[in-house]
Amino acid sequence: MSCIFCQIAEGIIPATVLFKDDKVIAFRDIHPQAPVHIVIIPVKHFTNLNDIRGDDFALISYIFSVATDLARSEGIAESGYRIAVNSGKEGGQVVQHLHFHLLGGRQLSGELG
Ligand code: DGP
Repeated sequence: MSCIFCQIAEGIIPATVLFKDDKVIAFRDIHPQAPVHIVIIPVKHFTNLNDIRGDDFALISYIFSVATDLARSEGIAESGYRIAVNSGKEGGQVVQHLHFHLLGGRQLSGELG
């Protein structure tokens, strides 16, 4: 298994895990870009958004519910936060396992690109 996020999901690579069930795992980003920077992934390996079809969109919806719960528990729900997905090379994706960034705890730039 070479995917680092699969290895985090399996517990092979350690991470600061904030949430885990059979579908989703959330952990703190190793190179945080903000005071709160959490990576939320499906346990099942999808390379990026191009792999999401049909019934898998229910999982994406669930990931958003996990993310908004984490925003509340991290204390950034009211001040504001960003949920971002880098999908594919020109989208800036580095780790080839679909993931969502939850960022907050400071004023984020208006720049998205
Ligand atoms: P992206 O550019 O969207 O593929 O972002 C990948 C993010 O994953 C990046 O912010 C750093 C984070 N990351 C990469 N490797 C590890 C790791 O081994 N552990 C943790 N906790 N985060 C990682």
